[in-house]
Amino acid sequence: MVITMLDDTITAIATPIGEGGIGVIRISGKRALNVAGEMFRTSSGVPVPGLPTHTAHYGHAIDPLSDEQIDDGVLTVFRAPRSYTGEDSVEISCHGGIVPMRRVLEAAMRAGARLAEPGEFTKRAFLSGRIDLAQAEAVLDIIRARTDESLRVARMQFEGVLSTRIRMLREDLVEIMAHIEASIDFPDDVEEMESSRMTESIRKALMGMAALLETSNRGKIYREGISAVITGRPNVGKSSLLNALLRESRAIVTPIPGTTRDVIEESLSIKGIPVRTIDTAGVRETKDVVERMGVDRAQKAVEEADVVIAVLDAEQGFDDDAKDFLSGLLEKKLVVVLNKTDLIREDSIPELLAQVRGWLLDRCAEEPGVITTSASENRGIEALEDAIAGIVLMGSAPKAEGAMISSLRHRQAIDEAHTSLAQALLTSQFGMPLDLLTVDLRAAVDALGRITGETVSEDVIDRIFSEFCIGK
Ligand SMILES: Nc1nc2c(ncn2[C@@H]2O[C@H](COP(=O)(O)OP(=O)(O)O)[C@@H](O)[C@H]2O)c(=O)[nH]1
Ligand SMILES: [Mg+2]
Repeated sequence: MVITMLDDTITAIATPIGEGGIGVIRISGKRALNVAGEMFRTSSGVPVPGLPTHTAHYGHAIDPLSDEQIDDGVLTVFRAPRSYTGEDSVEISCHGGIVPMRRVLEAAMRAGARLAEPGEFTKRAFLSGRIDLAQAEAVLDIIRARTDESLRVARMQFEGVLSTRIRMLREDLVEIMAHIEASIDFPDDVEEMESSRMTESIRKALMGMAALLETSNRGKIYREGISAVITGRPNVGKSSLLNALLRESRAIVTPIPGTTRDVIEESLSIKGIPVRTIDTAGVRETKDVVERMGVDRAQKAVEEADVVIAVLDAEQGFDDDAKDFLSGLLEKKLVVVLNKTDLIREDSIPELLAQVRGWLLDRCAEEPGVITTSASENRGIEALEDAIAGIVLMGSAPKAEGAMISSLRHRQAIDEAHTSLAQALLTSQFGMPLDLLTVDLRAAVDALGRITGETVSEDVIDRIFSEFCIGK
């Protein structure tokens, strides 16, 4: 890995640009306190470079060229290494407006700081060794978390749960490698590691990796979310169901078939899973041009969705039209909703459910969820959420408190390590020369190191941090 020169001092606005109670400008680098000293006067009169770490000071930001006061605010000092970046850092909280923030930023630049690149503060935290690469990536996941569960998964990664697990796996492999290398170099002095013991260690590491890979489906779902589309014939209650899931009136609901003409999209949390939920125009033959376009879009949305919520009108019964409609969806991850159960006799519900389940069971690859609801009376909504979460998480490892993979980059690295290690296991079992074994072990160690950043190219690092916003 190339060591980047961190001699310069960087600055950026760390809060969103717009109107807010406060806005924060960050400065980090060797000269952070000197830079701040030239553009911020504490009301106590103590110059910024003389301030102790982890203290906050009221004062004024000034233009270092004209000495003009820009705004008042609070300056906080974080001296290396106990700062976000691991370097000397200063944060200035001023009024959260576009002009005051821009002017304070300009003042910091006039005083000698350079405008930071996207993610550069976090990149510095990584390069200074304060956090590893997986932890740095988790910072972005924390910022982007859309549900409580997404946040929990990201926080675990930020706190180093995954990193620790990877490091342990890596150390085990390095130990085997060291032993092999020593026994090649000094065959007389080093007792050869018993081959059965070595095989056992490799097997253990393989199992550890497989367990991690099993978490990746669940991890990805919480990190990236999924899309669900609500589809059905006109007037079965699709929009009403979206509103019930949202717990508010978003989509227009009327008794007139064909009310929803375009697709409506809403983000919601279903059992902690971020779900992009799409309400669509009812699928039917139509001569209305606008409605026709809506129907086309609805069909496209169904093709692209991770989960399809197919709504039937319970009052209509499970007739040929309903069967015809479901026939086109059997390949999808499917939740079938029998809506408007308030309009039918309660004792006829089990019979209807059994009919639909039986029909689907014969035809679907994966067992679909079938539930009953009344959107207008808000019944069955919780069961609908359970069914959606159930079908999304089907086949995923159960919720675990331990390390979890949520990013594709990490998944690929572990996949690669697993493949190399499986090769090493074969080599050791067939009693092949030991140096052959070390090649595969080395490949596995390197692949794991890419996750935490020990063995990763600068390109990859740049790509990861370029996804961040400026000021983070
Ligand atoms: N009785 C009853 N009426 C419903 C229910 N869900 C929707 N509706 C009514 O059915 C009509 C069509 O609903 P809407 O949500 O617009 O259906 P969409 O065309 O599938 O989006 C409206 O008059 C709704 O009030 C339900 O569960 N029970
Ligand atoms: Mg509708």
